[in-house]
Amino acid sequence: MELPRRSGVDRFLSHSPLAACDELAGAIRTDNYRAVVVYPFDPFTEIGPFLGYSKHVITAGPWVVGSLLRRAGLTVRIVQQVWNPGFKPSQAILDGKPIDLLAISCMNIHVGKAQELIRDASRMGADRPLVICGGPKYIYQPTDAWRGTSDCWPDLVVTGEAHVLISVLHKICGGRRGDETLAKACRRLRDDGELEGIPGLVYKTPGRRLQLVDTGVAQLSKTLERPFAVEGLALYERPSRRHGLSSAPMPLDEVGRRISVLITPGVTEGCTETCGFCPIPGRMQRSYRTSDHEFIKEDFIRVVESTGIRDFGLGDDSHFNSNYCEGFWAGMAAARHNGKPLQGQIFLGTEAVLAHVKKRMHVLSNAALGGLTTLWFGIETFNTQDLDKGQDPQKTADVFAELRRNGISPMAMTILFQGQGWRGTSGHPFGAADTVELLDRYGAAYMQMAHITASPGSRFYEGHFERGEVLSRAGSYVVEDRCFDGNRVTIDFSRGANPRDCARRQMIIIGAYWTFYNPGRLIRLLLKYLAERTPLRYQDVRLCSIGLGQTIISTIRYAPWIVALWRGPWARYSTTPELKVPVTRRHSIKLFVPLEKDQAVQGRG
Ligand code: B12
Ligand code: SF4
Repeated sequence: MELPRRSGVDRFLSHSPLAACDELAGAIRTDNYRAVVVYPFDPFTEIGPFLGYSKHVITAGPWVVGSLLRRAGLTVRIVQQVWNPGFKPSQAILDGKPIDLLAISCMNIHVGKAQELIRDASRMGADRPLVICGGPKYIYQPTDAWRGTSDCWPDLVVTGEAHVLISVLHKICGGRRGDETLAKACRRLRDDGELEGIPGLVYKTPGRRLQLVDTGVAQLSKTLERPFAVEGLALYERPSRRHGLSSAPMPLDEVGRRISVLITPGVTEGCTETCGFCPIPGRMQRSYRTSDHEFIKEDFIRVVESTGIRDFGLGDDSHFNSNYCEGFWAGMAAARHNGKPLQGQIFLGTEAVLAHVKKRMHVLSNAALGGLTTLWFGIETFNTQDLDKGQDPQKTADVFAELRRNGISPMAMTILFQGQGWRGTSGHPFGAADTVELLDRYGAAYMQMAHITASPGSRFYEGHFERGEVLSRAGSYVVEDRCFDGNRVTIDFSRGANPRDCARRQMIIIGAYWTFYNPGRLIRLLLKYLAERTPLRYQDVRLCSIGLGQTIISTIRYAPWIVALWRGPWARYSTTPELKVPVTRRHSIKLFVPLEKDQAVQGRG
């Protein structure tokens, strides 16, 4: 089910998160506090289209949280577990002292590692730092933070944006007694009910019984206000196998040498479509927010100048959704760095809905001049009975051609839906192979194929479990969070009648990758590049080589999984897997609670 949401202007904060940080830094001696922000990483998830990617990107959530804490005056270090697999919070020393705050930013696929980090922090006993979890896992499934033994439970979960953490710190620092630590002050205030007025929190009530309090839906920052990215990039721990931290974070130029792409929050956030398998519109409270484009321009230029990073992945959901993008790209096209347009100096990639771009093709020339080089589309399927958001073959061909004319690489993300096979049938005219071949013909530079999955926070989520479609076990694999990435087939549409079909569907997905990323296509693209040496053609060759490498490794890694799907034994969930515990809702606000669950129709855009 979609998340409950606020409505109208009540969705938005009336205060500025950055001003709140400055106020906190000015009012209280927060520099006495040391915080580590960790982005956990589970190597089991290294399969499919993002294999090998995590080491080369800096993800947005941790640096947004870290830079806000830094603005609020704390001493902060950010740890990407993919770089620092040995990191142990219990061994973390900053400015000569153990840390006061462990903030964890996590996706559902990495949550097992988040629990291990908390368990390690708990080894510090009474000196355990304050532990706060946030990010996509906890926004949608906060109760799961209380799975397992109490040594891996956090003190608080934040279900809203990073500014909620600043409100919490205001409360704790303001209410702290004597030389109480942050953790002790927070636990006392929490148990006294003093945090109930801060929406966007979930925590345990005092006592032995496992019962939680949910303080309600947090407001959103209307202007997507945040610190400059360089403020966050200055806080990263150097990659190593050590358990502890180095005496200083990595210098910015070293950060720049180590990563290929910086992920930043979207220039816009939210989507006006309502695909039933997608949790994004609900999470964004059906809003569509935009940033100040002058800020964005300056933000990117600062990153280029201080780190040398030129590639940016923007966390937009559907960027060409509104007229805002016309003004944004006009501004970016007019911007100059070293006296020249941004094109060729920065390389921006973001996401858009095909039908929205079709309506605004005239924007593409400005976008290219302003640095846009890559546009990702949820094409999902050409079978419009499964999903129709205006992504038919003709529109795809038109938009991809126009993108290529402007030097922008079209990136296609697809989904294998129920009933869809390798080749088209009367019910599903476009099979996986047909889809991929069309995408190649229309000029896609990249192709990804996921399997429809039970995505927490989406309308279709409960239905998959309640119909008994979701595998809970296949062979020796326990099918849990880390398997729900869409890369592994975890939905058995036969509901137990023919679970081996999952193995067949997994092989269709692998076959789709081989159809797109294969030596023949690579040679073809290489020859085209040699005939016409443009950055776009170079990008085609680069993406095909990376894709081929990923496909080879993934095929090997999928093998035992496919065997397990084929041989079984299989078990299926009978209900959703979230931890079911009593939750007292302290909502002083009137919420809109979506009633619709899975509908027979597979979503409409
Ligand atoms: C950009 C993006 C990517 C990029 C970069 C990935 C990355 N790890 O950053 C790429 C293309 C590589 C990617 C890949 C994948 N992605 Co992705 N991606 C996104 C996207 C569009 C934006 C994420 C982003 O950067 N947003 C901006 C940042 C600032 O937002 P944020 O991280 O949520 O953080 C905010 C709050 O959550 C909060 N917060 C975050 N952490 C913390 C911590 C604390 C302590 C506090 C207080 C607050 C807090 O504050 C932040 C600022 O307000 C989101 C969709 C969305 N709109 O959120 C999906 C999303 C994160 N991806 C998702 C998925 C499933 C994947 C893949 C598994 C897909 C696949 N088939 O493989 C892979 C995983 C790759 C990997 N190994 O990490 C899911 C995650 C679902 C979940 N419940 O965890 C999302 C939510 C999309 C969806 N289906 O809803 N993705
Ligand atoms: S177009 Fe559909 S899948 Fe893409 S962000 Fe919007 S609702 Fe989600």
